[in-house]
Amino acid sequence: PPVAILGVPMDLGQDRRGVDMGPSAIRYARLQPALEELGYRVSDLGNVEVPIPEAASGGDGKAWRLRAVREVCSAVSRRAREAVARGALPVFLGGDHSISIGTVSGVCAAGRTGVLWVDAHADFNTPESSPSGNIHGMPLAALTGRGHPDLVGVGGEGASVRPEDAVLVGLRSVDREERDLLREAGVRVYTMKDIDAYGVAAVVRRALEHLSGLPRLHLSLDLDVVDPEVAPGVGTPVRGGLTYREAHLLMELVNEAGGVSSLDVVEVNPILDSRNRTAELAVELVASLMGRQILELPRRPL
Ligand code: DIR
Ligand code: MN
Ligand code: MN
Ligand code: MN
Repeated sequence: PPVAILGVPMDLGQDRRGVDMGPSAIRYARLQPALEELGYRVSDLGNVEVPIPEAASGGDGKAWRLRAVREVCSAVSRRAREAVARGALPVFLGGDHSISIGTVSGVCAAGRTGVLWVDAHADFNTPESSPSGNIHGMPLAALTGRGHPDLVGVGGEGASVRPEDAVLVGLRSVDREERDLLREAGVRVYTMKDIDAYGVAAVVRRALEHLSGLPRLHLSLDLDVVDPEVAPGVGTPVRGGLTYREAHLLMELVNEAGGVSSLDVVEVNPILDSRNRTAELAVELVASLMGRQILELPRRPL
């Protein structure tokens, strides 16, 4: 399919400045040429407008800047729905992870969607469980119907994703009450401990097997899943993440299993980065996901 790039320079879902420059940094790292080299037709749809934090309103200590996040996510959801209706494979560039409330709810309009959430964090807080009030810690909960109704309702009617259609990979930082919510919801979780014990290949195969009956697959890639020594340009780094090769292997195995129908690349923060290496890593990982091979010539996509 043709690829459509959409930037969402959102920094309202957390409180580190700079993640709004993620789309620029990833474009500067040559995302579009990397995809074209693999044989894709690529159109860059530009950015969705996001208010600056100084102008963003709504919310309280439980969910900061709620109204502004909701408005941006509604616009993103519409754009996502349009893109998949045209038959495109959308690649969404964040921005913090709150954008996925919009991206995922939008692509789900095209059919039941398995969600592979690759992240150091569970992003399964509600305003009540969240210790930070940062909405980027809430998107997976909202998408599965938990949390503030303004966030849950972004895509239209209630939850977009069934909890049993979501798999978390790379987890190593969960808040106390978030843990209980996650367990009750029945989302499948593969932590870093599972990856250490069984290897990333076994974990990814299991995860994909679980989602294999579904017509669509969305991968939500939070760059903080990668170890901060390899990916320092993220707002909430946690030690003990994926190595460079583990991250690539994950992507290569998803490609081998048939690839994705939509993708988020989020939480790249160029202000915290060192010479754009996290954005460059993001582009490399997208290329692996989309078919770049070490030996073979690129498998030409349909
Ligand atoms: C934390 C951090 N669990 C929170 N979440 C992050 O604020 O809810 N998600 N960083 O990516
Ligand atoms: Mn996240
Ligand atoms: Mn994270
Ligand atoms: Mn919805």
